[in-house]
Amino acid sequence: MANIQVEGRITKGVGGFYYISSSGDGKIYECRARGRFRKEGITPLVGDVVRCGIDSASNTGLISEILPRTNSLIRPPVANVSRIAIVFSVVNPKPNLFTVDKLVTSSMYAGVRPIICINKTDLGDGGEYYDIYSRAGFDTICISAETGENVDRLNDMLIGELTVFAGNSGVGKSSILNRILRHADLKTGEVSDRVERGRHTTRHSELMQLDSRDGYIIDTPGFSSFSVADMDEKQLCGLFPEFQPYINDCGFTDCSHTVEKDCAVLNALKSGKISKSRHESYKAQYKEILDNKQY
Ligand SMILES: Nc1nc2c(ncn2[C@@H]2O[C@H](COP(=O)(O)OP(=O)(O)OP(=O)(O)O)[C@@H](O)[C@H]2O)c(=O)[nH]1
Ligand SMILES: [Mg+2]
Ligand SMILES: [Zn+2]
Repeated sequence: MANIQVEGRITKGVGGFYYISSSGDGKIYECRARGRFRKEGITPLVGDVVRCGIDSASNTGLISEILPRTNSLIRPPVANVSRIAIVFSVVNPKPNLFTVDKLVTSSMYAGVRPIICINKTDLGDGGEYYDIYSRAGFDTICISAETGENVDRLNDMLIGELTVFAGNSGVGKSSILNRILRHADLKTGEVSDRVERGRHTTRHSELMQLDSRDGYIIDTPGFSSFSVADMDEKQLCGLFPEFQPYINDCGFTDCSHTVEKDCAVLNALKSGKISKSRHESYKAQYKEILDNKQY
């Protein structure tokens, strides 16, 4: 019974078993976690890079070490996310830019650059949304999982990254991944069914490798975000890239950019350099942080 050391990425966790894709030979190994982790209150997460001791006869083993994480998503639990694809559709369901912008902000706070994916462009024009997000400085792409428009361009943006696909139920996340991954066969659902039954089509989380094997993507059930629990309202404006050219020109040094006279951000809003919906989201998030602080 030979014991080999393997380093790899956890792609799936089910009932105390973890599936590790080896960074060396690309094989999948089934491992349990050392008891020590449970004692220390550490749970291995999908996305973790781990070292394991593998019994080469059975290809099973034990995780002995979890390498330091860059970040982790709460729901679904995923570690070491390097990009987040924030998906919404032009229609069916209609976009809710407040929820989109909350997710954008939580990603920026976690230091993960979003890709704004405007889907279902076969059903309607995404130009208005494209302008809002591309002008705000985000990587933005109009796609259609139905016709395949720009799916190749999206694929190129995922190379070398671990990308989470997030966004409300029914916007087409699983459909997009089915387009990108030749071998994927993710379940997708009718938008109307789902609303009636009040459930998500996608329920579990598993990392999938790009066909070219140089990147990982993960589907999520509906909405997901990074924690912003410890965020201060003063930090918020720093997470809106399009505000940055203006924030030092405000009349007050501690300007909140919501109501002040002589606020350079509000002036940029008036002259159309900052989009209305983004600033509305900013104000709503600012208020929410203050409201939560009172308790
Ligand atoms: N016309 C059109 N329909 C699409 C497109 N993308 C997805 N759909 C449809 O939208 C519905 C929902 O798609 P899903 O891929 O299941 O959505 P999801 O975001 O994975 O939803 P959850 O798993 O519930 O979070 C399905 O009926 C898809 O066929 C598109 O680009 N154009
Ligand atoms: Mg899905
Ligand atoms: Zn200001």
